[in-house]
Amino acid sequence: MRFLKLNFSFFIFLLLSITTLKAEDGYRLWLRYNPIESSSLLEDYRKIFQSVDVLGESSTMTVIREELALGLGGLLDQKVNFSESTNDGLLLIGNYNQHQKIKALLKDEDLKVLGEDGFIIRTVQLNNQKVILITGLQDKALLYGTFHLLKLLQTHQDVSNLQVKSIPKIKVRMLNHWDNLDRTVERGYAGFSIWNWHQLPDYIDQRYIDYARANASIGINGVSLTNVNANALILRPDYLEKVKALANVFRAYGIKVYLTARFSAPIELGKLETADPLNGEVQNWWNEKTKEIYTLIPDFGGFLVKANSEGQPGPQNYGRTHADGANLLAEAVKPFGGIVMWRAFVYSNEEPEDRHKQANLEFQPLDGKFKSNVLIQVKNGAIDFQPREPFHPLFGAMEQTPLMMEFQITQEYLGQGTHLVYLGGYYKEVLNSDTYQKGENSTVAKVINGNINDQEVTAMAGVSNIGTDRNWTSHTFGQANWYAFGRLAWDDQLDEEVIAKEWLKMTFSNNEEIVDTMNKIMQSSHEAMVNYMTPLGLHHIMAAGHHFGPGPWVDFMSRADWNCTYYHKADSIGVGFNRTSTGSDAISQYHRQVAKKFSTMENCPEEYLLWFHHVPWNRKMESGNILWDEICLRYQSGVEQVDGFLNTWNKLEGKIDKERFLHIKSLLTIQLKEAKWWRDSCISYFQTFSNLPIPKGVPQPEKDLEYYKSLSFPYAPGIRPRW
Ligand code: GCW
Repeated sequence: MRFLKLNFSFFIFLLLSITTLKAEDGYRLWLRYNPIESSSLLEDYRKIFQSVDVLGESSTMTVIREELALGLGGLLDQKVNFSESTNDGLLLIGNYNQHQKIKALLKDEDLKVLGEDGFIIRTVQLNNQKVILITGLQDKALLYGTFHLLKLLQTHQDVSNLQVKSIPKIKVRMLNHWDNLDRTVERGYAGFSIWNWHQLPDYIDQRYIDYARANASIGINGVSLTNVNANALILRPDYLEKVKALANVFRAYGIKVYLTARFSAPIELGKLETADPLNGEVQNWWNEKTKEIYTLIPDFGGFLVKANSEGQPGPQNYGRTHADGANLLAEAVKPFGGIVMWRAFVYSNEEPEDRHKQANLEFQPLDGKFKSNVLIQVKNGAIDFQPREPFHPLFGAMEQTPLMMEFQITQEYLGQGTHLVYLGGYYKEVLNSDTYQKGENSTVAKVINGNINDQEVTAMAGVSNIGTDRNWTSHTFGQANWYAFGRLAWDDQLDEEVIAKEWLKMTFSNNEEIVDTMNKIMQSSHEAMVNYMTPLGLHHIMAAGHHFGPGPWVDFMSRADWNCTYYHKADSIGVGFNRTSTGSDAISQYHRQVAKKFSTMENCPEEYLLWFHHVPWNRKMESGNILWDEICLRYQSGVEQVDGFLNTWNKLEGKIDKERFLHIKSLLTIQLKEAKWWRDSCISYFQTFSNLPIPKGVPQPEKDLEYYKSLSFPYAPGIRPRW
């Protein structure tokens, strides 16, 4: 018996060590909740959280208790004492509207501006005891507050006297999945779709729950489940049952489900002859379909639509406008409080106009014609999620229509699943750009958060980088971009470095040296990538189709604006797209203050120079170098930066867990190899135009141009499937 007992405990020990070893595979994201290592801090925290009183019953309150059991229990390395009595909670959580005990602790004014999601965390006196109170007006706000408190502990903050009030600046903070029903993910680099449509609705994967926890922890409250290149099947009754099952999981976490609506669904599913938005039968079909959805999912968020873009059907097929199309769906969801997010990512091959201008040309004249529950979803820039883009001119051009942001979290053009590129700073760069819509300081952030034009709904979307990979995002640092997106959707004023450090502390360690080392890499990673891919405003010079790797020579695609030569326009004189009044005049779509800055080579910030100007190879740059030399040197500095990242990373050996250390080291090694590939192939290619020697300090390309052109990647992940 004794032997058995011993063996049993040994077995448990073994199991535990295996699970702890395995535990650092990245699955737990930033919600690791490992025990606090500093014993004095642990003691302090244990004293403060002797007991926890969570008031009220609802699915969200249950989730709060579960998260505290996991989080507080893990961090304090002890079982959480959920007090039975309502008097002895040292952490007290409850809805302000529902509990007299909480009402008595605060004034109504304190709660006034909180809205649905805002929360208060405050140290108060209750029965002569210091108590930490978390409250808000809805249960989901308490969940946000709970995650906030757990974050304070995870990042070792002093919690002895808390005065926190946090209110999101944006109402709808959502992820857009580009997930197909066959589980491939368009522009996804982390495996397959996490939605197992075949096993839904019966099988609920633990991943759905952990996904919801992660999202709720950063304030994400909406999920569009399916690709914008939409499949009408998702609206079929059996698929709607599957959607309902997911919605049922997400509800307790404050997350609403949205679907992409294929504009031709009335034909494909409803067997109608047309999808004309002004046709009565079509309107009726959408109204009935929407009713059906709301019967299954009463809190359904609404529709996201890509129409008349890249082959997707839309109202223009029937001679109608985007407003006609959007309003058709807006009418259908309106009685249920739903919204329509209509994408502005439109361009057409038949249209000879610079692609940069097409969204403004189609949408600006429709300003004021959309129903109030329509938002126009605008990508951060006018071309397409490039390593760096100036902000989209539409942000400054629509005064009567709510605009929402679409960022890309998945790194389609930014090194995909293998490059370490932290996007917090890039998102901020766009949000802080001044549109001058209503005079100086009309930043993009203020346009989308409703500060500039009064609007009811505000929203921000991020195209998800999540897949079935054990660590969710392929590159562990891809998690940081998911995290940063959520944090900035909550508060666009947050500093990218603060966000990065929060994430690092929770994901890796609170050790200052480790955090500083990794943070330095993160903060310069975006600029490094711009340098080794598209310096000085070059853009869309990626290989065709999969967009993996360089392809500035691509000139064979069926559509002019799918060719790289369309974007860089290199010739014997220079390189770059002239978008001034002597060229496509795209600059005139910006407010004149902005246009003034971009329109001359002298005033244009160098990071956008080749975006807006065709610049002679021998033009003197700020550094004193001629353009050609500067391009080469930028490519080289990008490579050197990545080399530096790898060296710095190597210093972390033995300081963090081996599994993630090696994983990231290998990926940085690939990144270095690919940065050199970018440098060598782009320099070789552009040299055929500049006819100038490669400057000192930049090595000769390893292979000849023909070699780089010959590379092909037929099975690169994330390629756009046929739809
Ligand atoms: O960037 C392009 C992508 C397409 C994508 C499209 C869009 C979903 O290459 O794969 O399709 O943008 O945003 O609609």
